[in-house]
Amino acid sequence: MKVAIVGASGAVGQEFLKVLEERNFPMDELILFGSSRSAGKTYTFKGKTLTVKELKHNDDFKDIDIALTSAGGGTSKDFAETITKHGTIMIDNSSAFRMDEDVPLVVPEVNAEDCKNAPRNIIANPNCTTIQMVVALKPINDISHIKQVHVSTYQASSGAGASGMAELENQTKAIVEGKDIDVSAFQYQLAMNLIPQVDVFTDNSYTKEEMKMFNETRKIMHSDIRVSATCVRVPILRAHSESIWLETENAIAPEEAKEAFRKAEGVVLMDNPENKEYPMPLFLAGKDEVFVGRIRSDLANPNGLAFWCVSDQIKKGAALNAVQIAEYMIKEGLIK
Ligand code: 2RA
Repeated sequence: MKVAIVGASGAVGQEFLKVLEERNFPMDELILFGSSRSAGKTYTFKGKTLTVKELKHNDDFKDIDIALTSAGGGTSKDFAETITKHGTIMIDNSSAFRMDEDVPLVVPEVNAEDCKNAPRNIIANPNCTTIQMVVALKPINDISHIKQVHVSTYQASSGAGASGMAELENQTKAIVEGKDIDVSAFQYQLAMNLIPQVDVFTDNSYTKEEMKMFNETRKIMHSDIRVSATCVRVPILRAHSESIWLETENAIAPEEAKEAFRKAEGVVLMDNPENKEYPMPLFLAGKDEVFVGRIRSDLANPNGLAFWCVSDQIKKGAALNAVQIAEYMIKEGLIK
């Protein structure tokens, strides 16, 4: 088994290296690809030094079984044919193919079986905010169909990559030292602030990030579920949080929801308000699971349920989800 990481120097690329090593992913060789700027950089994997190769339109992918790609939508579109033409399975972290009908959009805890129908050899990894939400929605939807969701997100600076994290750190330091503040990764200063805009606005006044939550959730869950989102950037380094309200066909008691979360794959129930126990991003960065807490009945709607959800968006929201897709495909014999 030969595996490639495309976009190896980025925040998600670096997380791929960690996750593959952590999970002792079954492979014989790992090959790193990147832009001309990244080519020649070296990284350590299982004690060995690997050098990043420049991604080019050639036959470099001929013997590669799986390519984990995270180099932006433009690069994914440009290189999809080069990567997949010899049968390599491309598990793509960009938004380039997510809504294409012939490309499965997969969160293994929810719709792993969709991997079985990938005629273009491409599987898309959903957006981070959608991934953590659908992992949490699945056990509730299994009890009673979820009709609608209202969600507000609290998205960490790392959602904008390594430069987003660096900008928050630099701004925080500059504030403490009374120096001038540089703004480039986000629309405004993020330190000591909240920015109610993630990605650009679309014609309906929702941002692209918010529309991803609407469209991707429906595709992954094979559902007519309606998701209305407000996505907010917050001065947190890593791990996204979401305040989720949902309405089900039949009323679900909080205890029943907690029991479902307790048993659900990939979910950790952390809900003990009397001991001040609930998920918080500061303490959950680097973890694999989706953490849920503050589970309660809606006071305004008998079929409503509210809860709080935190997950590391570089890990489960990107690299880990893609690696879990690869693991599933190997287990099912979908990658030769
Ligand atoms: C963000 N959702 O947090 C993006 C990353 N995929 O900006």
